[in-house]
Amino acid sequence: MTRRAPRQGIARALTAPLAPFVDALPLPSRLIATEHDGRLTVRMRTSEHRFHRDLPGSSIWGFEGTVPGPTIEAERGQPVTVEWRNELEGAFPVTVTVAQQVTDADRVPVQCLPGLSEGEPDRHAGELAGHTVVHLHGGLTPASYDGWAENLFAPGQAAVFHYPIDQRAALLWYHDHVMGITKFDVYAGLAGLWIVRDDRERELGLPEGPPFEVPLLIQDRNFDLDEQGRLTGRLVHKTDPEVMEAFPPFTVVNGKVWPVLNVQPATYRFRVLNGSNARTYRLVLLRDGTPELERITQIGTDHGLLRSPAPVPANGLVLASAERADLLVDFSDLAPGSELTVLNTAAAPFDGSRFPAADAENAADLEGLLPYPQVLRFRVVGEAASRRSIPRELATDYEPPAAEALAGARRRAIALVEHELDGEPNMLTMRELAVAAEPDGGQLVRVIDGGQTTRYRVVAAHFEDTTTFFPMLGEYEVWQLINLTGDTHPIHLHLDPFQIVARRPIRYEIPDGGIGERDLAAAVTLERDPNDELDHAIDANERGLKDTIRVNPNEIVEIAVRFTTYSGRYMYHCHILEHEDRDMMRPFVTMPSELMPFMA
Ligand SMILES: [Cu+2]
Repeated sequence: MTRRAPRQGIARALTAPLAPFVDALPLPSRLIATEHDGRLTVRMRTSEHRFHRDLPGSSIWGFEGTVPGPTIEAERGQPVTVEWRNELEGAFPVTVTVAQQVTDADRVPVQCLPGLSEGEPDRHAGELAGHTVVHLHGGLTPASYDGWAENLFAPGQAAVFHYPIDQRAALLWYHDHVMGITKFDVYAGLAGLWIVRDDRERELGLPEGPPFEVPLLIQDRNFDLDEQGRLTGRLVHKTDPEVMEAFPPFTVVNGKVWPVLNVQPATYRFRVLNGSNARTYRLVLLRDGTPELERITQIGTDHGLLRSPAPVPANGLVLASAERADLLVDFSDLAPGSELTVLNTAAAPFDGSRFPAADAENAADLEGLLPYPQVLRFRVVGEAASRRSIPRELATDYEPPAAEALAGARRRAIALVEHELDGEPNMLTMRELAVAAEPDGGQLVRVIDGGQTTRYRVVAAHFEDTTTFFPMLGEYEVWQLINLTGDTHPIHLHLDPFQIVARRPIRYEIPDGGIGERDLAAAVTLERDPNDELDHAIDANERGLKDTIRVNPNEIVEIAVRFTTYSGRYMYHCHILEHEDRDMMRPFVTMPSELMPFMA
């Protein structure tokens, strides 16, 4: 959803109704698979959770009744079986609403404010009965256990999923994935972390477990107000008539609003996940108002270690929904009492726009649905100083795909488009494209790259359309993601990881009526739009094994993916949950090559 044009005279900042940095950062409980012979039972339960010292308890749905759920830790090569037991009871614990207006009487965008902003509680959401299905995001998982979004489990039912864990060490996460309502079930609390460990990481001597390895699950949440205007703790998923994604005002880390973590003067390893529905964060670490990003070294991304350590980008660490970062942060030179604060400088909806780290303390932006940039504070305590040197070589088990390997690769093209509808929220859709036979009537997408023009027609536009992607196991493919919208979309592929091979600026024209229910007409030229201010660079920290990649406006991203192990029906989708639930999701079927001759 493209950002609205700036309004005149809008207030710039709000006074926070909750005190920041008063609650200790909670550490999720650990469920270590080897201590249970690889057999785990995890229950989904209705429970009460306190998001802040000064908030009443909130009703939530959580794995083991907690927010986040327990962190499952597994060893590479040692399979884990989880019995996911749906024991949810009672009504859906979140009030879902669309506010009447975009701004309130003081012209403050309602998404920056708690309460329903005169929106009616959504009756259908109120009637949700607790159907779930669990997906292990980043898992190299057989299709039957991947958590297909339509294979639901009702309260009282259970699923036994087998996870081979034949994959490199990485921070994964498990969360609900129900068709159409993932945005509500995850918001209600159904998410937890899953860490895979392996020998390579241990050779490097990286911190493992407390106190020096700390998971950080970052989310945003909003709460209801009572008749006196006091926060009730009741979770609210609020959108407005112009923005279909929820961008709640309160940043929650491991289940607490703006927590504080006491750290020793030492090197810490933070395993960071953006588990928000829609919000992208650009994280900046400050001391006394000055950025100290040089304290942070990124060693891993979605699917584990990078080949070599990467500095944080100059403006801060950008994480879109579902992206992960494995960070080493050096506090070893700091005196007790020192405080460092993590702020978010990314306005919402995120479109890749820059914001200088040096200005982070002024990042509050009501128009950008960012009333409170606060994320987390570190407070240095104790004397023991231990600094870890950071190995120069990290992963040795992968390389960028060679040009020869990609030269003959199957190429696929997907256009990301926003389909405007009268009287209801827009649909974000992914249009799968196929090269059009020469004289072809109907709407075409023309992609002009230098002197070469490729004509495509849309062969699939909605989730239920015919499957058109049948990747062969063991073969590289290049997928081209063409963003024809005004926002950044984090595109996620289930199953194997991929690598980004290109991020290229485009300019495009869509004729009036060019975006139809199924059809698409567009002229896309691989050159920079004169009004485009993004640099379309690939950051060093994106050159690892990824499963979620940001595709910015005016941009084509090319990824190289090779499915290796499991055949079956999987999905790829935007990881903005409000997009995924409103048609920005498509299936693909991985196939052994031997079966291809028998495909009709
Ligand atoms: Cu999206």
